[in-house]
Amino acid sequence: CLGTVAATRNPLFSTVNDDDVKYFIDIVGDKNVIQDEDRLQTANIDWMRKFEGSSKLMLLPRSSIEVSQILTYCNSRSLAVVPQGGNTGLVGGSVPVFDEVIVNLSLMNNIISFDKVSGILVCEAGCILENLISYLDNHGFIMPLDLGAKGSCQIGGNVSTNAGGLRLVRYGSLHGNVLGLEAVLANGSVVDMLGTLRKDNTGYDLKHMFIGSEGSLGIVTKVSILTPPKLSSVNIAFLACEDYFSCQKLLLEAKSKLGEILSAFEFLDINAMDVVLHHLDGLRNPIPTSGHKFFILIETTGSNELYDKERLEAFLLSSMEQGLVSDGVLAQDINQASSFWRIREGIPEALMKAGAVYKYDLSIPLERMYDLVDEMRSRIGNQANVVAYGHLGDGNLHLNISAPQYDDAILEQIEPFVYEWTSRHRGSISAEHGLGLMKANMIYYSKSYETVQLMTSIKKLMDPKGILNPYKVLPHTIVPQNSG
Ligand code: FAD
Ligand code: 2HG
Ligand code: ZN
Repeated sequence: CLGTVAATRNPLFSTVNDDDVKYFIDIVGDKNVIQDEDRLQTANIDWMRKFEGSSKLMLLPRSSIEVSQILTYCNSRSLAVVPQGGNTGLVGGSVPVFDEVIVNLSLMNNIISFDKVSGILVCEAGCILENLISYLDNHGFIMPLDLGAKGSCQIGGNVSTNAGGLRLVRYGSLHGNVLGLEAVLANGSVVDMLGTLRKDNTGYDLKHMFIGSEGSLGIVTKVSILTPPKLSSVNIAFLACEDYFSCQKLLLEAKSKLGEILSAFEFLDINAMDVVLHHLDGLRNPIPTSGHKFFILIETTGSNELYDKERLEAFLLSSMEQGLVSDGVLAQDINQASSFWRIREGIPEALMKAGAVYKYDLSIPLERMYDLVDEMRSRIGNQANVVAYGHLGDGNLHLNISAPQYDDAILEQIEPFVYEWTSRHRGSISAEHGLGLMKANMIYYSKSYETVQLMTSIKKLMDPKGILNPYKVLPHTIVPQNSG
């Protein structure tokens, strides 16, 4: 395992024995109790191949009742559990640390209902995001979130990580779009919060506890989500800027000039562009003139083709006149549009092909964001390639440091510097990927001692034995007051 986070197995947890396996077979059936080594190996290792557990058992429940029976039993036997969706998480949260039982939701993939009038979709947690996107497309609607892992990630995983993605700038976060959910608690009780109302102020809105809690408070089994109608006119521009200041000003211009039709504002620097062009086949830089250091992908989505295009063109013209944009191209057809998106969405995949990668997912005040990248470059020198991209429209930087192989000397240059810098600038050490195992012990860089205490009390209340996704999210050691 290449994960850099040391945790000790909780000695209070039991180890799976033959009687447990027999019991699970009674619940989910023989073929949904996975002990096959190849399948277990895939489920034990994360997408980055950086975190690896040694679970001997994966369960594939088919209903909330089965999830409830599994958790009731695991709780009584003190068997630790890791909830797993598409296993595309980037912080080591979706795989076991030791021998936790993997509960994978992939068989719970039914769409329960879709109301065309309200646009409310109700589905099981194991539905793959891309399948939901296609289903809604057939009904003239879209999902309010989209991300590069859509082909594998599940809506339950998205909700549990509060995934942000490429369209948050337009549709907002899942805390706004998820109207309700059903979750199974550690003791097996099924909590029905599957509301389908826009407004419901009857006391505490507990669904929010499960959005972004990374499987540490319960297993999400059903989700109700508000989906916007599909609009007919989508335009995509790929632009080059000479410096980071121009990118930042361009965002302000885009927000004020494109207003409600702006649906994505993504950013990559030349290092990110080079990695993609070098490692992914069939792509070329949409802006052939050389020497550009920054690139911005802008998407507009509206309902009036002529008006939207005119508005985008006027925005581009004025941005060029102001010197914010040095060159740019508007996608002429759907193929060109998808090749622009492929460049942006393909960066994580290209970085995986480039070798070892240290990933940091940061929220940073816009005006200081690229200072961190520059400072990191001067610390790292030529030991590694510092790559910057992200959801600029949301103030979210993906700082990736790519090296031929993992190397402690490089890591020492990065951490704790990156966390200290982010904390000093009142940013967040996890904008959208969560804390998982990777950053559980780093929580104090972004949360106060009192907040972590309250989180710990909530965890104790909801999962007294701590069987749900142990070693993740919450710190392994509580730091005394004033020292964090
Ligand atoms: P998993 O990886 O299986 O699990 C993630 C976490 O959620 C784990 O802690 C797990 O225990 C928990 N979990 C999963 N399912 C459940 C459930 N039903 N109930 C309770 N807990 C559960 N993230 C972004 O925010 N924005 C992006 O743009 C983005 N792009 C990505 C692009 C790529 C190529 C990749 C590989 C990842 C990307 N991610 C992005 C990371 C993101 O967290 C995941 O892709 C996605 O949200 C996780 O869904 P999943 O089903 O794969 O969950
Ligand atoms: C993205 O926006 C994802 O592409 C992944 O959130 C970011 O790999 C990363 O650092
Ligand atoms: Zn992202």
